[in-house]
Amino acid sequence: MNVLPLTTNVSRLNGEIQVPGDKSISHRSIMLGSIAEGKTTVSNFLSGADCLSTISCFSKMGIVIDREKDFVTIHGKGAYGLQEPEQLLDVGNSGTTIRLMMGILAGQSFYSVLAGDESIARRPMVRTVLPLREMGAVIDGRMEGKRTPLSIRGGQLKPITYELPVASAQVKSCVLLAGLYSTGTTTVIEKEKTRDHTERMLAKFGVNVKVNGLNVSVDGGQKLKATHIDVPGDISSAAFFLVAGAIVKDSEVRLKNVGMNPTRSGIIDVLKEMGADIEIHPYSGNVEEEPVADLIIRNSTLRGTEIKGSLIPRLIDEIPIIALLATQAEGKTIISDAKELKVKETDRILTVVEELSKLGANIEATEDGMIVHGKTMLTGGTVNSHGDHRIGMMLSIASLICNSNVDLEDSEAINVSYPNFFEHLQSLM
Ligand code: SPQ
Repeated sequence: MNVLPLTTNVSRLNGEIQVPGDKSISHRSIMLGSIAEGKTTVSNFLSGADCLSTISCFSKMGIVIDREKDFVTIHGKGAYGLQEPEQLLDVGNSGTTIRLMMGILAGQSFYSVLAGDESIARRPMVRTVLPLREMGAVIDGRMEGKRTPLSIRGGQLKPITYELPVASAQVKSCVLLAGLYSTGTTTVIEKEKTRDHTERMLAKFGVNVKVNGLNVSVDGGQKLKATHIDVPGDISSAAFFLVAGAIVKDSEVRLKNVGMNPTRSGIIDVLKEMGADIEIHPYSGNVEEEPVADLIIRNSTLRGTEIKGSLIPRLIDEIPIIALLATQAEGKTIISDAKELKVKETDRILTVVEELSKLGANIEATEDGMIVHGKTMLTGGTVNSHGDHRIGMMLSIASLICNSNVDLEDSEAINVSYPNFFEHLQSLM
């Protein structure tokens, strides 16, 4: 296992970063581009390991996808143009790839087998298997289809109205994509509003998507028309540098072109609530489908807060870095209603508490979240990403304020969503 000595005791951070393209949007651009008719182009595509897994899966189904750095051209073949893959579809570490792709595969009459790495093998798949079976797809897998590997034979599907048992954009998106292959109107009813990139992007491809509060519907049989997607910077990647700017003394960090979709921007609300010095400069005009802004953050005094309820899906992937932020805030920060953290790349309640505790944080796990008691001086030690990109990046930001050596085990996990993370971090020092 590779062990990376991290930079500690940093005096200040200063500079400007263009964070890489949004992971959720990059995945969707490949999937929708593949089932659209004609040539879709994508700029600012995230060339992280997860999105490359999505490209590889669709290539195995006969879609020609050319990539020149972060510019991608997808030669879409229409809703029924995918070919039966000769090999297993390997999704690597990516939950989004497997769960959204299942929705598309459920509508194909061919046979396919999906699997990923050890983390994917532990993550629950029954949440997408159940609605797709209800629509008529034949799906089997380990533990009666609860875990990978999964096999799918799809075909013409029945429309359903599906009430989501958990707040999950992946399940919502899977059912909506399958709905395109159904014989009527498919409706998803959400518990809490989750990221709506699929809805926005389907509309960009010319699909009529009806959104009415927490209900989202699509009619089957609609054709997708090729388009151009300009991917905004990923707010989940920006979050690491927002927190770095907030907690490293005397810092000023400027982040360009950050996606500010309201279903993703909960971290901004939390930073403001905790007293962070943050400026938001929205772009006017050019990105009509996904709002974008430039952000500036400076170091300031922070106070604890409470994070729960409908705010949770708006910042679910930012909770590891928010936990670090909370260690530097005066008073208690309570995070609840976040059980979903247990089924991410790792159990992020456990891994956040375990790893931050090694650095001297005063943090405790609860049934559905965590409690952080601030403010604590962080020390040093050997920490581990557990193969989870967001844990690896959070620990790398934590080390900046540690007063003795920090070594990060399994740092390469970061390539999943932010291959040039350390280069960007270095540029601010
Ligand atoms: O793709 P994956 O592995 O599930 O990635 C994560 C992440 O931290 O990058 C979750 F671990 O993001 C998910 C996110 O948590 C991406 C996503 C999407 O693009 O639709 C939705 C969220 O997951 P869910 O399960 O709440 O739908």
